[in-house]
Amino acid sequence: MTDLAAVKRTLSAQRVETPSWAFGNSGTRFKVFAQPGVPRSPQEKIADAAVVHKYTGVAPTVALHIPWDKVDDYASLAAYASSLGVAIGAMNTNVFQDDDYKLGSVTNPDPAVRRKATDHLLEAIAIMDQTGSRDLKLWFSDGINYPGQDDLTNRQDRLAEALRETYARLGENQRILLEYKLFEPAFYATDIPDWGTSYAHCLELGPRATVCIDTGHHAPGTNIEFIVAFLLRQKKLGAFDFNSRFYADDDLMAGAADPFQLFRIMYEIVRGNALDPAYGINFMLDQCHNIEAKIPAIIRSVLNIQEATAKALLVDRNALAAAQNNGDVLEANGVLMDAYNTDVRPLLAEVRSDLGLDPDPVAAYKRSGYQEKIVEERVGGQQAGWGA
Ligand code: LRH
Ligand code: MN
Repeated sequence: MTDLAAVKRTLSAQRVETPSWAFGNSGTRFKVFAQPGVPRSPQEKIADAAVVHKYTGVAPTVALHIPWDKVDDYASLAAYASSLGVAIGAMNTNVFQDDDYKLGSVTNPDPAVRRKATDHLLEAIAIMDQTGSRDLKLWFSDGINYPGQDDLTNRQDRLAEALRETYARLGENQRILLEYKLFEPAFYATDIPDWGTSYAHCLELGPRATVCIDTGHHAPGTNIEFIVAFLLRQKKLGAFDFNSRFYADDDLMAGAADPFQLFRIMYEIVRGNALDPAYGINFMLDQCHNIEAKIPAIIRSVLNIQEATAKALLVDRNALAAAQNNGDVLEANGVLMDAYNTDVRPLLAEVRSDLGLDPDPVAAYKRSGYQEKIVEERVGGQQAGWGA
């Protein structure tokens, strides 16, 4: 019999990290639709992240992206975040928007460009020293568009060299999250295209290099929960960039396109006893709200992760193990589906009430008037965006 009290304790201790850039304007190559009330500064992004935490109770950290969140004094930015009840989480580097990086950043044939890119990675660690962040999240858009454009092996050697120098600079409580992506912006070969490539580089680097799984970065049909199970077993899973997609890197709300996949992923996390913040996996969102209001979309995304997690925690593990060991295919699948088909919203409403929160965060946010307030106040100035 599932211990519901234990399930509720686990859910109230769950942690999801929000991405500062999801509060800013974003779009596609066709159009970026600006929205009223969008932040104009890292401080306003952090204020919006604090509102997500206020209504969900489980999002106390916000990831930054450099230079999109560049400030003069990162220690006071961290103090500002703390004054709002949140903390600065992962530090994201950006070696994908500078003209010099057209043919690559740390893999570029030009050593001067590689030096520039590596210096940016080291700069991000210096910022982490000021914000108290643990995670350096590295994603490289590096790749080539045509066969023969560059040497695949030389590019791996250059990448490994930059990663080694970056790893050596890490402080004792800091680590690397190495993100992979199948394609885009490169359309023939990406230098870190899949989990295996990231995993191999992390093994080469050492214990404080782990893999970051962005759920939108796989070929259609990829069994992501298998990757989760495998990396957990290897103790090399460091983080998620949760979002969802119907086709490519759509960056839609987590769980919106495929809630069943999110459930299967969270089941492997629960099965691996890896949900507890002490285990060290950073459950982050990485999304773009191109047409929908951003703060309620992020609140909804946190709720989707909570619902997938609650269902995963309700799996009758003993019955599942018995059916699996008896080779009872239908029974085993049935046990998992029973949990998935359970409406966990009442349970989560109780968890929120126990935390002193409104059981319906989206409705509570709408009633708060915060959206109207920021639309009224945030007039003028430069709205935040990707600046691509
Ligand atoms: C790349 C990516 C990466 C971030 C960016 C905002 O597609 O997933 O994690 O740097 O989105
Ligand atoms: Mn990502």
